[in-house]
Formats: sequence, structure tokens, C-alpha cells
Amino acid sequence: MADHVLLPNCARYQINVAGVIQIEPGEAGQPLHRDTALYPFKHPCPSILMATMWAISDFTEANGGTCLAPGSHRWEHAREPFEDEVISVEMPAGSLVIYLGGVWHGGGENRANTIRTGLAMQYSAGWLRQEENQYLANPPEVAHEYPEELQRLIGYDFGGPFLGFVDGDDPHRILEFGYDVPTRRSVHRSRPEIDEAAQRMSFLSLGNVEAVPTPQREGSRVKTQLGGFEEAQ
Ligand SMILES: O=C(O)CCC(=O)C(=O)O
Ligand SMILES: [Fe+2]
Repeated sequence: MADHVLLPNCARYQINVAGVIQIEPGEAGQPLHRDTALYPFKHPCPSILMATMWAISDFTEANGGTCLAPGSHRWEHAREPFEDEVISVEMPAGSLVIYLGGVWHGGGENRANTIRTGLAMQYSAGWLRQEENQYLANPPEVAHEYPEELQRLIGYDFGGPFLGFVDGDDPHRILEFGYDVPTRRSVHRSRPEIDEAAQRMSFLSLGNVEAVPTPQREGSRVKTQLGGFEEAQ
């Protein structure tokens, strides 16, 4: 699912934040928010963040099941939902709800006498700063024990060509060899899969900055990286 949602806009995605969220009996609802509000994007904005909420306990309307306004990731930036545009996620333990970072949502009010427990796991484009600092939360001596797929997902990997290198090389090598092994001599942009994915990535406009007009003129153009990166030797 994250491949489908996020990969058009990044060469690799990462875990943004992970945590268990409990809502206790009598607890008020969380104000509705967009998870992408941490970043300076005007909505609607491209898919850069995908949130998942796993039900550890049953989720009901009464016990604080996540409230969300379906479709609101496509609304104008300042449109706030009416009450009848917000639904409560009801799902048995073991189920999962997935919503985009631009969807208005929040934990519900718990009017029941049981605790609502959910595992929130968000994924974001590899070029975004993670909400939770995964490198301090999972330093190398801890992350060392994780399966490689998880190590890469939390960020011990490139976030795109060149993004996140350590000593000019793949950050994952720190987990494999520590800091004392010399880096490889050749210049690596990243891993081949990430480089290929970067070529397929769409370009996003950020903000309303207008380009100066392109002059219509004769002459030969300088070759740039627009046509793709070439491996430095
Ligand atoms: O607890 C919930 O149902 C939602 C939590 C949430 O929106 C968040 O952590 O950003
Ligand atoms: Fe949220």
C-alpha cells in the first residue's frame, strides 16, 4: 500500500513515527488535525505521508475509535469538516485503518469503560525529516539487532540519491561494520533500486513561486542532471 501511495513522490519511504496510543475511559477527544501539518505544505498536497492505525483492542465509536473526515485530503486548505462529515472508525482488534496525511482526523472521546489501544505507524517520503528522531530512538547499538528491512525502514538507508550518506557511503554500513571500516572509494549515489526509483519520481511544486520567463533564443545548452544522474568515476 505504501508503495502505491508514496513511491510516486519519493524514491524511498521511511517510518515517520511509531507508537502505541491508549485512550482511557473519560478521556476527551483529540482535536482534529492533519498529520502533514508539521510541514509547510498547502493542501491539497501530494501524498507524502501515510498513517496506519492497528487496533490492538476493539475500536468503537464509544471507546474513542479514530475520528476522520473521509476525502478531506482533497479539500481546500482551510476547509474544516462539519460534524456529519466525520466518521468514527469501528473495527475489531487486529484490524487496520489507513489514511493519508492530509485527512482531518483525531483520536475519539472515550465514553466507554474500557481502554482503547491502537498502534499508530506512519510512513513518509524519504526526503522528509521524520517526526520521531529514529536515530536517537534506535541508536546503532540497538538498531543493530533489528532485521535489515526494519533497519532500512527507520532510516539506516538512503532517503533518495545522496540523501543521508555517512562518510560518502551507505548509512547501513554503520550497522554492518561500525564506524571504523573505510568507506568505498567509488562514489555511490545510493543503492541501484533507489536510483532507479528516483528517475521515476514526479516533481512537486512547493509554494507559489513563479519562474522567470524562459528566453527564446539560439545556442547550445549546458548538460545538467535533468536528464538523469551519471555515475561519477
Ligand atoms: O489515537 C488516534 O486514534 C489518532 C492518533 C493521531 O491522530 C496521531 O497520533 O497523530
Ligand atoms: Fe494524527
